[in-house]
Amino acid sequence: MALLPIIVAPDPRLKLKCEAVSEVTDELRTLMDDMLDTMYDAPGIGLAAPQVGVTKRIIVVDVTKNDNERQPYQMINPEITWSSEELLDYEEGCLSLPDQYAQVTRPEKIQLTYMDRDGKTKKIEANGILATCIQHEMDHLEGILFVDHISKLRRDLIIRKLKKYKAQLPPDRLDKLDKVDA
Ligand code: GNR
Ligand code: NI
Repeated sequence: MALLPIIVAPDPRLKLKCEAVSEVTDELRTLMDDMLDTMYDAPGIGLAAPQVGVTKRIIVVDVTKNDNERQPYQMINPEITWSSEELLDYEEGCLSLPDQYAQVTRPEKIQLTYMDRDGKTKKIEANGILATCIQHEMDHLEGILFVDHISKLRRDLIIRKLKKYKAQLPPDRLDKLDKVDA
């Protein structure tokens, strides 16, 4: 069990396009386990590798509310193969944009493929909050944040608040964020 520091926006490392994983190694399995620990601790319902400074196409998701009935997903190289015409509005937050929220509209249902921790290809369909969360995480792999889906006015307001928030963080906390292995 290890908790990883989560990068807070604005940060150039959250804007990078992540690279596909060619082989699942023990190191990556440990990373994915640490990402789930970090996500549950936060707490959050998803986490993407670039948020912990790793520029690889890896996400973890668990949208269940009850700790006893966890349904964690660890996805490598996720790809959306189909999205519904029907859309869903959801009030989104992001662990890299602490205390900031905005309504984002996305396809309500998606089909996707990904590689699991054993290197096996999986195909699933997701809807509702699970579909929203997976799309939010996959955006991170392209360097896209939920604020990139809202008006410039709202985005600039949120970024301004985050700059203030970061400016008042204790120096040791910022040091840790600067040193995460990107
Ligand atoms: O914890 C999170 N909650 C959330 C709520 C609505 C839509 C997306 C999310 S994902 C977010 C965790 C996070 O930042 N993942 O990248
Ligand atoms: Ni996020």
